[in-house]
Amino acid sequence: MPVAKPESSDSRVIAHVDMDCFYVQVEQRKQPQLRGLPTAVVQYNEWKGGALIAVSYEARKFGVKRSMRGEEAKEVCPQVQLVQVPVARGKADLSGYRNAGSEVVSILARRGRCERASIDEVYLDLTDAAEMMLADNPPQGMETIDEEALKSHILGLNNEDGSDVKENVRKWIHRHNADHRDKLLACGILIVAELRMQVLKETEFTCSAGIAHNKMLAKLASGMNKPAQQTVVPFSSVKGLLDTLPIRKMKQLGGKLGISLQMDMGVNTVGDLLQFPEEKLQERYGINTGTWLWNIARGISGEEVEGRLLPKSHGSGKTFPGPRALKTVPAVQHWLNQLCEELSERLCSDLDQNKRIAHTLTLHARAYKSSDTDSQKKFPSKSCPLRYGTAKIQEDAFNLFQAGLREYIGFYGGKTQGSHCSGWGITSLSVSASKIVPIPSGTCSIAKYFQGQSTSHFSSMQSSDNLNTEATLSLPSGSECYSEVNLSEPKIDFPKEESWIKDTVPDLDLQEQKDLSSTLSEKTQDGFIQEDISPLLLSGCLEQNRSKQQQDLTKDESQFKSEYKERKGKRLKDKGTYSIIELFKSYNPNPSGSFLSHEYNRTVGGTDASSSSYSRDEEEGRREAWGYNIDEIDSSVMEELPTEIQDEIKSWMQPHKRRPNNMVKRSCTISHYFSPSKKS
Ligand code: DCP
Repeated sequence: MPVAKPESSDSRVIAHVDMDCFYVQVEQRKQPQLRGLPTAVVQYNEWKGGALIAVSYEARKFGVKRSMRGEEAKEVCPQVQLVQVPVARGKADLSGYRNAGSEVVSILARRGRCERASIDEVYLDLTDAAEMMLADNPPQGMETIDEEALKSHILGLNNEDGSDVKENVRKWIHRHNADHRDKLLACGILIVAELRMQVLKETEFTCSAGIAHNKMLAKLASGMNKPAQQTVVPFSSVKGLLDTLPIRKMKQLGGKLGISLQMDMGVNTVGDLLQFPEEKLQERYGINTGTWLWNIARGISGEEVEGRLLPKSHGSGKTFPGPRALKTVPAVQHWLNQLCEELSERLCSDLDQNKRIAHTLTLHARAYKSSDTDSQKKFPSKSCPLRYGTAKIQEDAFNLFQAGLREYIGFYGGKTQGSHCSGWGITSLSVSASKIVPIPSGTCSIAKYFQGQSTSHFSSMQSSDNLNTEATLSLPSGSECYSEVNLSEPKIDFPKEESWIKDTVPDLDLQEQKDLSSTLSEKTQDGFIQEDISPLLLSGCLEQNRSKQQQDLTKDESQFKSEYKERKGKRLKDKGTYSIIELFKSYNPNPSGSFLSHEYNRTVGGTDASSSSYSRDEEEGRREAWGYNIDEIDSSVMEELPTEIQDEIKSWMQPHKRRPNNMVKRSCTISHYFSPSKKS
């Protein structure tokens, strides 16, 4: 299959910026007396001094490595300063590092499209800025070139003749006869040097960068000269770079694919791939991977820098190695509650700061069976629609765990309840929230409107959520990531009811993997395959929850009402999402609990949980449940809503124009719209 070389990619200016020994720098900023000293950050786990997760360049000179434990590090470098990762809820608290990463991103994003790739890595598309510089103030004509830019490493630039390296760089930047691509890269050199200096000035952090014509080459280059340096890959140097580059150094070839290339095809360097026609690679590895391999051998990558400053998911996890494995359901529940509490906090702050909501909650675990005949069997990851509120997330995550456990041990294979050891152990647990999208404009105003009228809307929202969960017998899941802020084009999908349960594979990005790995002590890429939740497996959990929820109803509603009154009394500035955020944040029913409105009870008590038609009386009932005066709905707000919902509201306003047979698609009801548990 012939592949067209992406025409424009050669003249893009892409930078990959990577912070140097990031966690160490964050700790050194907090404790300036550590600056310049060999320092390492250790994981929260005191065994043998804790595992090192970040090592300063001073400590690296003494042979201190990330794979070591604190005690080993002390052996090779007695003066090494070990700083423990901050701890909250009995586990590593990475919020300080995340926030520090955000500080850097906000600076780097000033000159072009910026993609936050992990907690400490960013891609920048500086093509427009470079073109502009070339047009207005080309480097070739500049009298002086910034010192930092002169320290750049330009691949292919011959520095071996003893000539002044900086002078060579200056000449390269000043070349008048350079081709357009090199002139653009020269602009990139200046822009990135300036951005890096700005980061240092504003945050006190150093970073390194790679500057090239695509993401793949920029990423390769950024790690070549660390710390606090930048490396440039001119087009003419690409072949030389790849010819000798061990394939395992390529981001995607560190795993099984890389091993297969080495073992089965005798490919040791990226350049070795050049000998294979594209068809041969496709035959062996499939069309897409084959083409991708053919392209990378030639340094071709059309991958765009996505405008993405925020995480695509949020995650919270913890490992329980060796004797710390969790062996009882209550022990698992205890830790799940901690993880969910952290996740919920981050979801609320994302909602608060970025006006985004997550749609999917996922539970991952690693487990073993003491009498294991099938050691390959993995604990199945489970996911379900995400409901906001710490208690709901805790409840849903626990249900997901139980579903996973039953599947893992076999339906009749063991005891999943109770506090006694049942022949299994959990060695890692994590919860994540994904499918995060901006709240559509208009939601805020409607939410405000509903909130201002009555509390019952909230119970309707919740009940609708439950309704969907019940109707499809799915349960919740969750994690952390970086996603595009695009408030103008919200993506709101309205799933068909029958497709509510989704077989999803979580899109854990590097950031999330790093985050999870630091709490799980190792970077893991596998074990995240999710599977459907079998209704049979879940039905027990659901029954259990229903009766508990019913018991807690009165308590929940009065608790909520008093909280609501209190907030109203304080005259919160409930403008836009602010009000809905406050509501999510402060409403925290007891751990078992969800609100149960009459709508919920009707559904649960009814015979057909998936029924989507309402009688006229029922519809009147729903109007009451929402507790608002239809005449007061602002028509401008109406226009912001999806057409299905507009239709629904219009049918209430004009009863004679109701849908035939009063049919209302449940997945398109207003309550569903506000529920964060829609499948996207
Ligand atoms: N991290 C972690 N667990 C890992 C790997 C990394 O917790 N297994 C954390 C600590 C690191 C941060 O992520 O400081 C960034 O990881 P990098 O791989 O980018 O490494 P550093 O920034 O520490 O060093 P370098 O300068 O080599 O990039």
